[in-house]
Amino acid sequence: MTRVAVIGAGPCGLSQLHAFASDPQSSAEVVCYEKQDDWGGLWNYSWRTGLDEHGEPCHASMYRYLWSNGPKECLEFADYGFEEHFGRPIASFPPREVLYDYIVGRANRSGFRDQIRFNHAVRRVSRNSGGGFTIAAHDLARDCDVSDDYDYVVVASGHFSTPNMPHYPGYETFGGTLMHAHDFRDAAQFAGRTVLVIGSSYSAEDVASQLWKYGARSVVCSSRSGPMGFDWPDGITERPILTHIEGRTVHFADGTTADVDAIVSCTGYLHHFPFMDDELRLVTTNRLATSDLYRGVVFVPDNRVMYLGMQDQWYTFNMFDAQAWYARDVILGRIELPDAAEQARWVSEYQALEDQVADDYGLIDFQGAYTQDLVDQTDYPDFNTPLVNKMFKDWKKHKKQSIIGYRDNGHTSPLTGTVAPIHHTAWSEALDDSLESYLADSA
Ligand code: FAD
Ligand code: NA7
Repeated sequence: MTRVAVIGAGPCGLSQLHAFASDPQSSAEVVCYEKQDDWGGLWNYSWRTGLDEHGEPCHASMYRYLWSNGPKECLEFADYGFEEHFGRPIASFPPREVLYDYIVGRANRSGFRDQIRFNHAVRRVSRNSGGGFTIAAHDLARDCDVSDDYDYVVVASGHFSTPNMPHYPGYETFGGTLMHAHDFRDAAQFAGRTVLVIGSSYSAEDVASQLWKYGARSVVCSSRSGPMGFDWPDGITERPILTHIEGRTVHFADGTTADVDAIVSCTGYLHHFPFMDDELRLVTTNRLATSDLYRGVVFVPDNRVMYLGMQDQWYTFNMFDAQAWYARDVILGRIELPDAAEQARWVSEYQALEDQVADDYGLIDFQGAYTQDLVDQTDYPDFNTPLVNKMFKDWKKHKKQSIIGYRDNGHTSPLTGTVAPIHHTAWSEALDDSLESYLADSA
């Protein structure tokens, strides 16, 4: 029997387990290793930072009050809709707890929980003399090493957990709070304070908005590639990149300064796979066309290793599903792979294509076409990627119109065609992010 190891029980790992569970023809034995004590990956909130209760690096990067930063309709599983899960239409930008409930709802129905070894941190994946792989893991609950052999390995350990933390001169003596977004948990702790946010991508825009919403005195955003350019509310301003810090005074490249109480470095994450042997480790930057993955999934130097969700992400859950279905069908021998030279040619041509894309609208279409291509090669249900692309573009326009108000719009389910109701409370005023509050009919 073919033995498959899946590393990580976040959305990607759960997609992989679900793909096998959905296939009555599959006789593969699938075992998942998850270092946390529950599933859901980043959506499984933890208050911890630094090291977890076992001394492992804490995986969690999500924070309290986090609401989906894209329309839920753009990530809807094609075989398990939001209406099916919640029993009625719900608004388009759910808080983390609501999305967690949705992810877990499908996983529970699929019934593969007993295939997951929780509290197991994978320490090493290596080729063995039998022609397969040996996975060495640490059973954190029992505090002992375990090891097993597999024919295939699917790496689904995420890539938004290990901070990229650049140094700026003066950090050593900065007297305020200094953290990476990975350790940001509660915007309310910064109420009344002036905060410097470094970066200009998703984390920067959302952390700045959170800080404003929960009462920071002011937020100064600093970026090296130009301003985010949103129509920010009073209290949020943008500056060029900082050059250095003296005491609590931040100096920027245009010669201006600002005195701040705290710095949140929203400077992205590293693809980090210390548990993979050198010849099996993916090395890539955070982009749509990753290095070394044929069809964005199959590791070119060794086709028995797959990586899921390693792209920068417009598309998420439904793309992860399409990748998992593709990986499953490669493992089951239904999809024939071309030779290594052709795989490498595909990767470089695909990267060249991404490099030619002019703007974010083109990148949305690029990832939509990629996802559609995987769907077309498998029996994952078709889910109308042109509509999803259009909704991502509408969402971008809404953000341009109002970075604080874009979540107060309703989008269309690609499954049911239902236009989502508008939430009972505008995002900027909704301080309670609980599932109960979100699903209630009124505030
Ligand atoms: P993860 O969710 O990171 O899960 C990986 C799992 O692997 C974890 O459970 C981890 O414990 C486990 N693991 C890691 N290493 C090991 C090991 N050595 N051994 C065993 N287990 C291991 N996406 C959206 O669609 N909408 C959003 O609004 C959104 N907001 C986000 C906000 C933040 C702050 C961040 C950081 C990301 C956000 N994302 C969002 C993107 C997010 O990456 C995906 O939604 C999704 O969580 C990716 O799933 P994953 O399974 O690839 O990785
Ligand atoms: P991203 O999207 O990878 O963005 C990283 C940001 O960090 C980006 O603006 C970078 O600027 C900036 N960066 C990186 N290095 C530096 C240095 N040295 N100095 C200044 N700025 C730097 O990560 P995010 O955390 O925003 O988003 C990741 C996920 O979390 C995403 O899926 C969201 O949904 C939530 P650049 O543009 O390269 O100049």
